[in-house]
Amino acid sequence: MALLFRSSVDSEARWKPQLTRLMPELDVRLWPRIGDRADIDYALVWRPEPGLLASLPNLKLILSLGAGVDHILCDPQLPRHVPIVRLVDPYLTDAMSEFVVLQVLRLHRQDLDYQSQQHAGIWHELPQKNAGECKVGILGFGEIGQDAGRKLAALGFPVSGWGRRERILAGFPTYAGPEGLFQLLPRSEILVCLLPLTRETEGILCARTFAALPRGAGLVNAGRGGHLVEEDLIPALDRGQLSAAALDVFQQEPLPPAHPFWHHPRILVTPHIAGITNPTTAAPIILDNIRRCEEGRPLLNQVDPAQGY
Ligand code: NDP
Ligand code: OXD
Repeated sequence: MALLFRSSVDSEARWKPQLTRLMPELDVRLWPRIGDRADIDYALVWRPEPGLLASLPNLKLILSLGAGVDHILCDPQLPRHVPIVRLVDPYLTDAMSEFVVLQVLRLHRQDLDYQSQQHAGIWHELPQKNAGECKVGILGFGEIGQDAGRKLAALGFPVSGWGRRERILAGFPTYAGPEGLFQLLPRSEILVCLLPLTRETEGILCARTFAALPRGAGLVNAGRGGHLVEEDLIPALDRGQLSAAALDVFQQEPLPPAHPFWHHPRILVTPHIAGITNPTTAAPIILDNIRRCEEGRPLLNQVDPAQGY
């Protein structure tokens, strides 16, 4: 049983020992030295080269190294008959929620203003609100969105969520579909994007969306760079429609050195680290799906390519 490991960001040295410790019979082949392509049963990937998966004639299952699968579905030669599973790992979910809580608190507690006051040696008290007075709207109320929502709610933030389908969740007002979006936005003093990148969600963080938020709202984007229409952000910040943005993901990664986001005083930039996949916790989850596939049992977290997530 052979598995191709291909990641454009992660090192094989972190993964191979974890995988083979738990499944010694697994023959892990590291791109590009993969031997006979006909041997490969499984592909564990992050942003594989277009056409790579199509070149594996006996591929049984594609496993994403992350929660998102846009990096797989964007391959125009993707073999459509091969099932795809994404990673749902409580460790990754916790990491994402930590990031969201951190950024929401930074925006809520005016961290950028106090940082610039410190740099200028200014001792000045700004008006303060409690969490209970700051409504948070979460776009993408799935595994990660709901966990982040629960943790923000525990701090006192009134949290609402938005998804594709209507759902009832105790303790959280939820909204769905395009109409629901424009009901949620005016109720979001901080808007958090935890959506998958699909045809429907691409460009969702745009001037029209910002205009529907309360004036001075904060933005956190930890979904994908493609959610944000980048040229709409700085005008919204400069006009005061948005007060600040914390961005972990970008249209182009790494963010080019000359990009205006690096030095804008109201933008916080992190290098796509909100949730980094941890081989120790993820390997057993990945191998569980391989075992399920071998035994003909239902896969966990299978993606619907037609929906894009
Ligand atoms: P889930 O599939 O569990 O949740 C996705 C949510 O998005 C669901 O609530 C879904 O709605 C909603 N959604 C999808 N399409 C639409 C749409 N067209 N309109 C409205 N809502 C929509 O995914 P996860 O929570 O596990 O992950 C979310 C994303 O987070 C990933 O796809 C990835 O892009 C990003 N991520 C980023 C990381 C980082 O380091 N920055 C790390 C990990 C993930 P419904 O509930 O109705 O299905
Ligand atoms: C993911 C990511 O999707 O790290 O897991 O972006």
